[in-house]
Amino acid sequence: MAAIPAGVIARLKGARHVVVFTGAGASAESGIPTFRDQQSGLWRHFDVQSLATPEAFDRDPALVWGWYEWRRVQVLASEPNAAHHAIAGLAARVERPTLITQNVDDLHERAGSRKVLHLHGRLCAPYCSACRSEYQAAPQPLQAQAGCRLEPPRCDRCGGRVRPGVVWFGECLPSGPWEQSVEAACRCDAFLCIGTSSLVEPAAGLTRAAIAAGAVTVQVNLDSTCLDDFVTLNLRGPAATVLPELLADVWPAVE
Ligand code: BV8
Ligand code: ZN
Repeated sequence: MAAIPAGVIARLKGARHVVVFTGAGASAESGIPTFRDQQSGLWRHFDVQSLATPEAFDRDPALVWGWYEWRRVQVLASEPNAAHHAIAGLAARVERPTLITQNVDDLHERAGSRKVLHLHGRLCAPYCSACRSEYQAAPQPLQAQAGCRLEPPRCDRCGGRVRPGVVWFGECLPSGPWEQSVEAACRCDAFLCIGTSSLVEPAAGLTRAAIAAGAVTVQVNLDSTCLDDFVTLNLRGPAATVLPELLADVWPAVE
């Protein structure tokens, strides 16, 4: 990792409220595909309009449910990586950490992070598309494959179709997590933006809000993004290597 300027280290160390904001790149080294990467991104191989919109589910529920089951099975077979563990470890070392994720996996929780603000929902929390009640029957892991069609289960209460527990394009973000995230971004002293292309709104606006609020902002990414010129520091490299080093440098573990 490139040397971090002493001034940035000092500002990070002095921060009372630290926000960590993660995207698909944080889970990439756990084997979960990102969305927009040239080679392996999901949207390079699948059509977003046919899979990640409410209209797609209305049109072809089995196609959409099968695709999300395939992704859920991928997550079940994966493990948190060093980036997830480093973030979870931060809770014991900084005063007020807030963890916000766009990821629909549960790898932050499995690494030990307790409170995670999920802006785009969770693959493991399907609910009824008619009455919105949670789908209680724990779905069993199965051998779903890319492109397989699976009929979604029916709601125990009203018989409506159960849908994946994610936020699709054109849908509003869950109000509680979103409001808490905006509040945290606007009030934090340090904001770490990890493995996101910052192309999806309104989530990407959180980093801009932190910049506008005068927080020290650090972006960890393999590649350049539209925010490179605006953040305080860009650390180029894989999150599972760069983030543990950064956090250990700034907030060493208490023996
Ligand atoms: C909404 C869940 C109100 C489902 C997802 C303003 C301007 C333009 C458009 C809009 C706008 N406001 C709203 C929109 C429309 C739209 C939008 O943003 N469109 C964009 C893309 C043009 N937004 C919405 O529709 C949102 N809702 O606005 O509601 C509303 C309602 C009705 C009518 C009007 C308004 C809802 C958006 C939620 C969409 N749901 N997914 C699912 O998972 O299938 S989005 C999807 O993108 C994922 O959830 C993901 O979390 C999110 C963000 O992507 P990233 O995490 O950044 O992933 P990406 O692949 O892009 O980037 C990975 C990065 O990691 C790369 O930079 C790469 O270099 C880096 N990387 C890779 N490996 C590593 C790494 N970095 C470090 N280490 C590594 N190892
Ligand atoms: Zn129902």
